[in-house]
Formats: sequence, structure tokens, C-alpha cells
Amino acid sequence: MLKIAIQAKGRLNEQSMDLLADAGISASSGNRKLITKAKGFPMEILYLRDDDIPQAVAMGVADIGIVGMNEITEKGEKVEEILPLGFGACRISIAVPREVEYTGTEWLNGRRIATSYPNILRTFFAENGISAEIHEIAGSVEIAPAVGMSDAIFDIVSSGGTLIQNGLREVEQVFFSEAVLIATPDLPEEKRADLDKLKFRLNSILDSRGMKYVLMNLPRTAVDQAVKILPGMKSPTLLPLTDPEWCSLHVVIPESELWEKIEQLKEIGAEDILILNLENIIR
Ligand code: PRT
Ligand code: ZN
Repeated sequence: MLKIAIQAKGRLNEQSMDLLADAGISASSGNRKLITKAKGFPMEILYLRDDDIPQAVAMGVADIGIVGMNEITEKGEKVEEILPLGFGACRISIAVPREVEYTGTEWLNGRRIATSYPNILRTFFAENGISAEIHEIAGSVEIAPAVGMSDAIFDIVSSGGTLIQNGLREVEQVFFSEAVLIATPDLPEEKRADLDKLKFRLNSILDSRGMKYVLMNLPRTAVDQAVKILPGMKSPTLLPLTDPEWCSLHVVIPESELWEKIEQLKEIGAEDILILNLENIIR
């Protein structure tokens, strides 16, 4: 039976559980134990701190896991990256006090930089020929400059709000991360088959996220123009209506392009447009 490591609590926990739930896999509710048996898939769920997930998967304590790319790279454990999951997006950046006149990476020479990601920072320094002092601290990195512990920080940024609140300015974006499904390097054959099934379910969910299913009535004479407007999965579906001059057009559109496409379709005569949520795309 596959054993998956998930963050016990924190930023990745909820979205990891939601993704599994969308794939028809649920953990028994009630008190979160260290390990529970999932329903809907032959799988056990192991709840760990995110810092421990790369090692647990590398050692085979868990067969697979969901964790941020930042933790995978920082820990340097040997794991197989199976699938980027499209959530938990963030970057690790260098930030300096607002009033500092940052002139470029050479400003960092001889400075003290506080971080929880010393290995990623060390690589960045080596690649850029910088010689600076790395101060490893476990939490609240953003307060280090204000209390005189460092000249700059190297920390996770997503909206940038935390930096602003602490009087800091982002000056170098070094590493980009998102949550990733990882696997232990020597996964046994029978577990590999289960992993393939899981991957299939996850891919169909990830493909459908951010997509809408759109139906509309369209004059037959406007079909050629509609096909040009729509990106289409292969070709859009056309169904006849009782009125021979009209048809019903069905298409999947990315949410980011939805309203622009709808406006164009209305201009060529589309009516009664329905927009539906899409749950899965099985290719
Ligand atoms: O207890 P455990 O060790 O499991 O959790 P943790 O406290 O170490 O990690 P957690 O839950 O904070 O984050 C887990 C993972 O989420 C990280 O390793 C990243 O892969 C990802 N992630 C995505 C983030 C953020 N976005 C994020 N914004 N992790 C942390 N942050 C922090 C950031 O450091 C800043 O202090 O959130 C704060 C707010 O960010 P802004 O820029 O939006 O203000
Ligand atoms: Zn952590």
C-alpha cells in the first residue's frame, strides 16, 4: 500500500488534502494522528512537518510526498520529482531595509544575511561570486535586520506584505517554488502501478483547474467565425437545434480568457450562454 507524506499543519496541508479529496481520496476525519488509512484509494497518509518530508521520502519511510520545491532543494535529499501541483507558489528572495541603497549583488559582499535556507543561498552566492556571512535562523527571519542580527534577509515571499510590514524591500528573486509530488527513488513495481493511477487522477484534476465549460446557442452562419475565436480542445462540439438556422456550441475555455472570448462570441451572435464549472478532464 502506498504511503504518502503530507504536511501535518501549515500552508500546504489544506491544499494537499483538497487535491486528494478531488481525486476521490479522503482521510478519516476526527483527531489527526501521525498516520491514517485513506478511503477511496489503497493509501496511508503520514502527517509530518514539511522540513522532514524530503528525508522521509528519500529514506522510503514514505513512498511519496507533497512538499514545496524550496524544501526539496534546500535539504538536497535524493527524491524523484513526479508532478508539479500548481499550488504553494512562492519565491525565495533577498530583501534589504527600505532605506538601503542597494547597488546590485556586489552590495552583498561582506554583509550578514539571515535565512532558513542556507544551502540555496550558498549556491546563489557561489554562482555570483559573492562572499557574505550566512546566519541561519529557524523562524521570524524578517525581524533580523530590525534587531541588528543581520544586514539583509533571504526568505520566502509570496504577496510581499510581510516584507513591507517589516520595512524591507525585495531586491533579488533567487528561487521559485511550488508544491510538488515526489517519490522515493527505488519505488517497488507494485507501488509504481498505484502511483501511476494516482498520477492519472491528479493530472486530470490539474488539467481541469482554471477551465470553464461553456455552452451557447449560435446562428449556423457564425460557426466558422466562432471556431476561429475559440482555442478549442481539438474542435468545439456542435449540436443541432430544432430551429435549423441555429446550433448549440460547447467548448472548454481557460478562466483567464473567459470574458474576452464571451464578448467576442456575443458580437458574432451567440445567445443564452451558460458557463459551468469543470470537474475533470480525462484525456
Ligand atoms: O510546521 P512546518 O515546518 O510543517 O511548517 P512551516 O512553518 O515550516 O511552513 P509553512 O506552513 O509556513 O509553509 C510551508 C510551505 O508553503 C513553504 O515551504 C513554501 O513551499 C510554501 N509557501 C508558499 C510559503 C509561502 N507561500 C509564504 N508566504 N511559506 C511561507 N510563507 C511565509 C513567508 O515566509 C512570509 O513570512 O508567509 C509569510 C507571508 O508571506 P507574504 O509575502 O505573502 O507576506
Ligand atoms: Zn517547516
